[in-house]
Amino acid sequence: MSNIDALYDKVVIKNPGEREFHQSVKEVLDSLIPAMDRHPEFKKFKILERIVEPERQFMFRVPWMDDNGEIHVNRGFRVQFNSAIGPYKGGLRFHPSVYLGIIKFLGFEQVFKNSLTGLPMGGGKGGSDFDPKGKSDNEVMRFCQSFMQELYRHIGPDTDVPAGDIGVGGREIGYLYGQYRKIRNEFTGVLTGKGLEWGGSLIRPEATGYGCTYFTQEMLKARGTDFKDKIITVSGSGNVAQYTVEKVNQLGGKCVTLSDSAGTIYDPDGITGEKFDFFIELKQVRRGRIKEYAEKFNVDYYPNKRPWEVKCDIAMPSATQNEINASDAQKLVDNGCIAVGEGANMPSTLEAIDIFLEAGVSFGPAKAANAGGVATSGLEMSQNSLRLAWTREEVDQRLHAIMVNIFQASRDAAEKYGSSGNLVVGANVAGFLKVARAMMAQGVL
Ligand code: NDP
Ligand code: 2IT
Repeated sequence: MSNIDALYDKVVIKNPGEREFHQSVKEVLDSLIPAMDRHPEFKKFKILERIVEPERQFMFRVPWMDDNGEIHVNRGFRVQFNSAIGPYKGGLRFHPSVYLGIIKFLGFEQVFKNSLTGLPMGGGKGGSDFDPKGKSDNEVMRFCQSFMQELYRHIGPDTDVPAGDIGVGGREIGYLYGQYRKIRNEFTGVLTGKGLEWGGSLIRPEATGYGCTYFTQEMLKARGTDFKDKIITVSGSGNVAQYTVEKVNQLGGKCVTLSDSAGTIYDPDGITGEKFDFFIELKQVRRGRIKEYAEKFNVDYYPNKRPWEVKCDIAMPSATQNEINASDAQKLVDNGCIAVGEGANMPSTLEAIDIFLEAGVSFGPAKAANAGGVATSGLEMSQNSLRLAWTREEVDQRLHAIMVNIFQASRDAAEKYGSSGNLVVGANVAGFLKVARAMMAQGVL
């Protein structure tokens, strides 16, 4: 058995039941075999053994009172995975499925993703099994205040800087920030995704979707093509899906699907113009379900289905982990899909990734393709430190340049380490090397 297989087995035994974490570790470790062969010093200093173990993790009680005066108890998490290249950085996810294994997979991914951005950010992630769906604004506020009442002691602008993820958007960041400011009596850049009037950055709301589209554009360019007149299937209907559709529309592609956990809408004419405006208002203002789009515009709705049966040129999964399994991937390939840009974190299973790579699909793995969100969070941190705000154009240009850089770094690393065209290997190796060198330089910690 190779060292890498033995380490993976150890991770499984030491972290029982954490399936998503095992999956993300397996993907990374398998990609790093050629890099480890060329860098015996990393083996000697047990870099891999150290990198799979979070530096620190917190789990805490979050009690809150609903509008009827009933008390509920949720569980809060923050995993501080790696700070070798900067303060811990990564989002907070509020979703009933959240448990330690999900937060650890997300935190582990974040280490390499943040390294790829070229900005000084370590990796971390947090969240809760709280479900914001169907809660009043006041209930969400009380929950966020209680969550921050514990989290505040573990974070800080030079220590750990949380942001949004599933179930955490501008509203939640506002309540969390207010509570932090009150407890600490400090106005600092301790969270990103803030409102524009109180330290937020232009383009941060758009950044993950725009960034994923820019990354996919680079993959298409490498194949000698572009978004023009392409059919794109998008899953999800939240932050990432919304701004993916907006940017794809601007680049001349046609997005034909959106989804949520209840089903998929299919609009063969494209989610554009007045229909796009309705979609944004439905999700951002009314917090409604995507089914209403189908009712309003009289298009197909497939209950309990994901979009992958719909024929497309490009798939942009933007909902959640493991939303593309092997049979979905095969269907996409059989239907002629040429590119996959992962907006969500780990949306494709390991088997699905193999099918895409085998079939020659241009596959943009999450930690590279969706890094635009955290990259722009990094730009928000820079602006907070400078006490200045950049224009929309300036932030967008920087985001675009970062995404092009990530594509090139991943492509070049894949080639250098003997897996030409495999951006999974390229992104993992490129993200890893910087963190590994920093860990070596800073001694055995
Ligand atoms: P939102 O909460 O804004 O939207 C999430 C969307 O995904 C909703 O449409 C939701 O449907 C759907 N969804 C969530 N969980 C499931 C599930 N278990 N099954 C089916 N559908 C589901 O989150 P974001 O758009 O911010 O995040 C989407 C993905 O992108 C996540 O994987 C996140 O980790 C990743 N990401 C987000 C970044 C960001 O900056 N926000 C940055 C990088 C990655 P429903 O309403 O029914 O729950
Ligand atoms: O998965 C992610 O990269 C995010 N949810 C964004 C993290 C951040 O700190 O902006």
